[in-house]
Amino acid sequence: MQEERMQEETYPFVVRPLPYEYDALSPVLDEETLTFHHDKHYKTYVDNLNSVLSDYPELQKKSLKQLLTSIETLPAAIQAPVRNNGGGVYNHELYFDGMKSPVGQEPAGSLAEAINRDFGSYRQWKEQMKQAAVGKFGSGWAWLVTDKDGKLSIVQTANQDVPDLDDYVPIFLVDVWEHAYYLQYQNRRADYVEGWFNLINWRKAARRYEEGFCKLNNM
Ligand code: MN3
Repeated sequence: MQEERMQEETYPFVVRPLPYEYDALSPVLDEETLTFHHDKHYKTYVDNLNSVLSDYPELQKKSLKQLLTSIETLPAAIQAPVRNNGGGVYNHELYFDGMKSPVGQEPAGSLAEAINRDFGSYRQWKEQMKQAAVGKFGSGWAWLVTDKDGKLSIVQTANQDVPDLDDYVPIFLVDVWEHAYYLQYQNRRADYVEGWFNLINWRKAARRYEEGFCKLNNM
């Protein structure tokens, strides 16, 4: 489930299987936590988005990204449901796709260079990313995104909101809704976030960074 594919997909949206086994992220995320998150929470967003769009044939040809970047042009009655459920689909697919089993991988290539350039060092970047994730009040997400100059930023969004997808390409994101970690970590969000750093799929992240730069520059 590459971002490209997600963006081309149209109604009816399908539940994408995880790109790994349900126990692959253990011990950082155990099988029960991941199963509930994927099979219940994420699936509900997919089902709800399809249900919202079922009465609007003219919107069924729009990709997820097209829907999310044109919310204010949609019929008023479905703006909030598309924003919440469409965002829920987009965010969870990127989140699940951006992780891998917690075994040695580190930032490499041009993404590693960009992290050093824009944040000073990996350690400093990690501190800021952690602060954004742990410090997000209530439910939401912390993201690493690139702009068209290849400059990286850390962004927080509330609920299931997405960053401005016309100007930024997401590299990866971390879910800080309680449903992402509560079964295993209860209220210890900081422990979950610390573990999540070991799940980052840096190989995919590097590819997203390079592809994102090209996409934003129409290359
Ligand atoms: Mn979630």
